[in-house]
Amino acid sequence: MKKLYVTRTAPNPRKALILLASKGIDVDDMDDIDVIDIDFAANEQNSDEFTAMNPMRTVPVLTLSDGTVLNDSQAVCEYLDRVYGERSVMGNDVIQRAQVCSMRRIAEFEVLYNFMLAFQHSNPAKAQRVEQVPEFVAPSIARGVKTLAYFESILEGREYLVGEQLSFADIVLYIGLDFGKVLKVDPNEQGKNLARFYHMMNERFSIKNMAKAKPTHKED
Ligand SMILES: N[C@@H](CCC(=O)N[C@@H](CS)C(=O)NCC(=O)O)C(=O)O
Repeated sequence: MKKLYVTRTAPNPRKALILLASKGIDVDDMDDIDVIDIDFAANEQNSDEFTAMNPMRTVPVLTLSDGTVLNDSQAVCEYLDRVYGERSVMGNDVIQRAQVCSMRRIAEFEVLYNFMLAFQHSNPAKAQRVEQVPEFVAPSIARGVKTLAYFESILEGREYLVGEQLSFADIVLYIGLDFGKVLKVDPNEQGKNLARFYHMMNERFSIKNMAKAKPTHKED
């Protein structure tokens, strides 16, 4: 049995959960994957058992039946994308794959990563993980916000960042926008295209709506 370790509210594990949901797959209803929830509040990511499996002490992690450990969200998502569902969210052809890769990396490194940096350097709960430098916070937020202006222009007249269908780049941008709220960056105030995009993605993939979409009991 494969095991997927996640914290359902954290940005990087959400990439995997949303990727599967975008393919219509309920992660809690997969025949060959057990989901294991890692509780940050209980510090489970730092337990000896978890650290032995992933010395980076981060989620998501996917372990395969042969003992392979994938301990990075991109690797986990590449694997899940190839193995499950019909359509790849990484792009339909060579050019689209390259475009999705490009947009995904900009969304990841310029938006999500900067917001995560700001969070890690300001949230008291992260003080044991990083040596906090308060001066990093404002410039990191500003850098993320500046890149949102780029995405606002890309989304002019289009529903998705690449092509006519949802891709992994959209998932990462959405997670970046959603995480920005923790830092008081309102996703509805970064331009009309981003507000529309955020609303569309949030209807499907907000933490609340994904939990709500699950049936409360399984049919026999
Ligand atoms: N490069 C890694 C980063 C993963 C990462 O930073 N995950 C965060 C959650 S979004 C985490 O596990 N943090 C542990 C902690 O804050 O103690 C990836 O993309 O998987």
